[in-house]
Amino acid sequence: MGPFCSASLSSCFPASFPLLKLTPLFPPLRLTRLSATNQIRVSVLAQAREWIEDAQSIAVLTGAGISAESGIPTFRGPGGLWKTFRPEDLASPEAFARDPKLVWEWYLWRRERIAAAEPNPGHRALAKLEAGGRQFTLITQNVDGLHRAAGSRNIIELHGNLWRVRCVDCDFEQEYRLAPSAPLSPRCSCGGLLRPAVVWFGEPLPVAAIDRAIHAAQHCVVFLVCGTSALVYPAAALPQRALAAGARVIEVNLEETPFSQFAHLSLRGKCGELLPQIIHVPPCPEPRK
Ligand code: BJW
Ligand code: ZN
Repeated sequence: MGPFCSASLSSCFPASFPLLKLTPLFPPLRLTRLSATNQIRVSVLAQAREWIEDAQSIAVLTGAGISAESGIPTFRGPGGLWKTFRPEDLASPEAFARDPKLVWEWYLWRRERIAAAEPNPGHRALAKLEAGGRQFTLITQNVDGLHRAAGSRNIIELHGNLWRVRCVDCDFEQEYRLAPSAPLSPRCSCGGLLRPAVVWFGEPLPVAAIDRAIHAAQHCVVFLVCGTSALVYPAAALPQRALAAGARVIEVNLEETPFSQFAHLSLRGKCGELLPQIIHVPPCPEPRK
C-alpha cells in the first residue's frame, strides 16, 4: 500500500474531512537526485517550463520549504520546529489560554528570525511570474510575509500572518510589529488578550481565504506545489482539487511527499534553485478563443 492510500490517511482525519480519492492516471515524471540522468533532468525541467509559459492561469501553493533558504526553519523534518517544540504547547488555543506569555515568547523569537530574513530566489521567481500578467494566485501556508516582501501581490495567507494580532475577546485584528523586547501578553483596548493572528491546530481557516484558494485551485491551468509536506489539511487537499479539476500539477520539493505520486511532474530539489529554472519571464499568452 502506498503512503497516500485513502485508508491510511482517512484514519488521521475527522470523518467530516472531504478527502478526494484519487488514483494516478499515469506514473508521474520524477526528477530525483539519484536517478535522473542529465538528459531526463533537462527534459523534465523543459516540460515544466513549457506548461508554465503556456498557461493562462496559474495557482501556487507554498509551504515552509520555500522560506527555508531564507533561514526560516520548517516545521517537520530535520531541524524543523516540531523537533524541538511541541505544537500542542505553543500552537494551539489551549496552549495560549494556559500560558500566553510562553506562546508569545516563542512567537517573538520567530519574529526576530523572520525580521532578519530576506526573500530568496524562489520567492522572487514567483513574484516575477505574477508580474508576467497572466491570472495568478499565490496561496501560502506561511505566516512570514516573505512573498509580499518579494513583490507578490495576489496572495492568500491560509494560516494568517505572524505580524498581525487578534483580540481573543472581540476579534479586533491589526498589524502589530511588536519588538522582541516589548512587554509580553499585549492587550486590546477592550481589555482582552491579543494573540498572534495565525491559525493553530484545531482552528478553522479564515472562510474567505479557503474559499478563494479552492476557487483558484479549481480554475487554474497549472497548479504549482512548492516546499510543503502536504500533510496539513485543508491546505493539503488543494493540489488534489486542482488535479480533479483537470489542472497540470507540478510539485517542487527536496523530498518525496504523500502527494508526489499524484503530481504530473514531481521535481526534487530546492525551490530557490528549481523555480528560477522553470520560471522564465514568460510572454503573456493570448487568451484562447
Ligand atoms: C523544501 C526545502 C527547499 C525544505 N526547497 N522544499 C486530529 C486532531 C486535530 C486536528 C486534526 C486531526 N487530524 C487532522 C486534523 C486537522 C489538522 C491537520 O491537518 N493535522 C494534520 C497534521 C494531521 N488541521 C487543522 O487543525 C487545521 N484546521 C482545521 O482543520 O479546522 C477544522 C475546523 C473547522 C471548523 C471548526 C473548527 C475547526 C488548521 C491547521 C493549522 C496549521 N497551523 C500551522 C501553524 C501556523 C502558525 C505558525 O506558523 O505559528 O501551520 S502548523 C504548520 O504546518 C504551519 C504550516 O503552515 C503547516 C504546514 O507545514 P508545511 O508548510 O508543509 O511545512 P513542513 O515543515 O511540514 O514541510 C516543509 C517541506 O518543505 C518538506 O516537505 C521539505 O521536504 C520541504 N523543503 N526545504 C523545497 N529549500
Ligand atoms: Zn478586544
